[in-house]
Amino acid sequence: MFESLSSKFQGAFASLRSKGRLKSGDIDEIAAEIREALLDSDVAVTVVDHFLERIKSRSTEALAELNKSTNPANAVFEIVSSELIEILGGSARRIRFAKKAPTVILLTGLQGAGKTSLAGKLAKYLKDQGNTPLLVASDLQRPNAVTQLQFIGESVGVPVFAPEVGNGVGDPVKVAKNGLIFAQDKLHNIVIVDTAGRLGVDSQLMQEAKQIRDAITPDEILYVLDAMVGQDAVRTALAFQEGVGFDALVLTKLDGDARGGAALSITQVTGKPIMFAATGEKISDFDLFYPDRMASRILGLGDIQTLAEQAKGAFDSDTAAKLESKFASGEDFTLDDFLSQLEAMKKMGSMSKLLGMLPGANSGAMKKQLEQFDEGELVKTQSIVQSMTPIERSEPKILNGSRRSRIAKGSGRQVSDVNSLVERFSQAQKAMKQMRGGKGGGQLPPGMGALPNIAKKIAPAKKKSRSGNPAKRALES
Ligand SMILES: Nc1nc2c(ncn2[C@@H]2O[C@H](COP(=O)(O)OP(=O)(O)OP(=O)(O)O)[C@@H](O)[C@H]2O)c(=O)[nH]1
Ligand SMILES: [Mg+2]
Repeated sequence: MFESLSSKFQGAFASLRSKGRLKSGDIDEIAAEIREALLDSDVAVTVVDHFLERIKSRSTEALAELNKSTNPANAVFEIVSSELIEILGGSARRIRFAKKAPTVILLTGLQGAGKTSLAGKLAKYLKDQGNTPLLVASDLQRPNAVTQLQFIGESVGVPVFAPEVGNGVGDPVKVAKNGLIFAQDKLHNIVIVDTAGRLGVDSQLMQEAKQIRDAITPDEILYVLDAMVGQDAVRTALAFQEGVGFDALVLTKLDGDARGGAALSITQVTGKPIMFAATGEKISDFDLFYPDRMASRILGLGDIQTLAEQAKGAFDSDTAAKLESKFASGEDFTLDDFLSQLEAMKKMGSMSKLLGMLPGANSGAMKKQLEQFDEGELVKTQSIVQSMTPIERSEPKILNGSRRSRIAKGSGRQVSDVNSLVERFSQAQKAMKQMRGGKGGGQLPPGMGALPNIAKKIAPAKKKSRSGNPAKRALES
């Protein structure tokens, strides 16, 4: 999502940066480019107009001042960035806990928006924060809706309150009410109520949502919005806001390749903040929503903060400290170290998502590399390293033919795979040495600085090898 918008922003600023001192015509020109880019991305016209008015007036008024700075284009970029953050809601908003537990969260939204998946993701997130959530299955419309929530609840270790009769029968309002009583009884501090999906503006279902709302007086009503749907999604959200009301939004399916207009319009149009974002079908594909980080991604600066946070969570402090001191003292990076990085990386989620958070991830060359990235290669690489003895891992030089063939057998791979890994590993070691010479890893936490380069060097892309000869193939990569 936002890929095309992001590359248009980057293109527009690249040409502005080439101009040096700016005239008001230059501001008009970039404003026109940004306007077109936003409209192409399906952002609501009212939002686009407001955005550009702010940028034009702020930039033009301060033109003399901007031209005093060493890089006037960057000063305009800062203005655009701050206005983009505003459009996305300004500061981050989080769940407001009720003074008296339990805090009741009601999930609403269109059919298939991702409410039930989100219920599981949210329950897991809240549980990891030390809460004791309860899920309540108040969707009695769709066959299997109750079973789906029960399955998800089980997978995240959160209990589910469901009607005894099971799927498709009973009164959803009563289930919600009884769920709340059950939570009070069993001292759950949070209740998450999943409801039936509405198809467009269905008055009967809207009525049902109102009844559930009135029966349990939620502390937070979250409207779950499928970011793939575009302008239509914004219109139904508005109708729902009028009919039932909501306190905040959750954007789902941000992993899709839609243009992203709904995501950029929704906060301005409804006046409600985005609280969470879902970026895939897995429980771990869930993030808190930060307007500034999203703006940074859209502008092509990546999201180093999230990457660093995820890395911190994945690396235990001993491993991080060990890698850091090795790096600083100039000791060789071994295959054992590489294995610990691989394990940490796997905890952090999919590699293409991680690399997608780096600055410039949406730009042509890097995007191509990301598309070619083969996640399966990481598992393959891991199994090969795991089949090596400790000495082999710390001194890959001793890997002669018979050792390589034993490792291949042990990991269920070909000798050519082992050759290829050893070759790429030695290239990565060289890259580490170069980085030690000054081109460090930026703001990534200890042990992580070299990760993107090393990962790119060691895990090959999906592309077909140009050579049928395994030895040659190893040298090609
Ligand atoms: N790619 C992607 N798929 C998602 C995401 N969130 C949910 N899905 C998928 O979207 C489909 C619908 O998700 P549900 O959670 O069942 O949606 P719902 O709003 O509960 O649907 P109803 O109960 O029928 O109204 C499922 O196949 C989910 O796996 C996401 O962030 N990205
Ligand atoms: Mg559902």
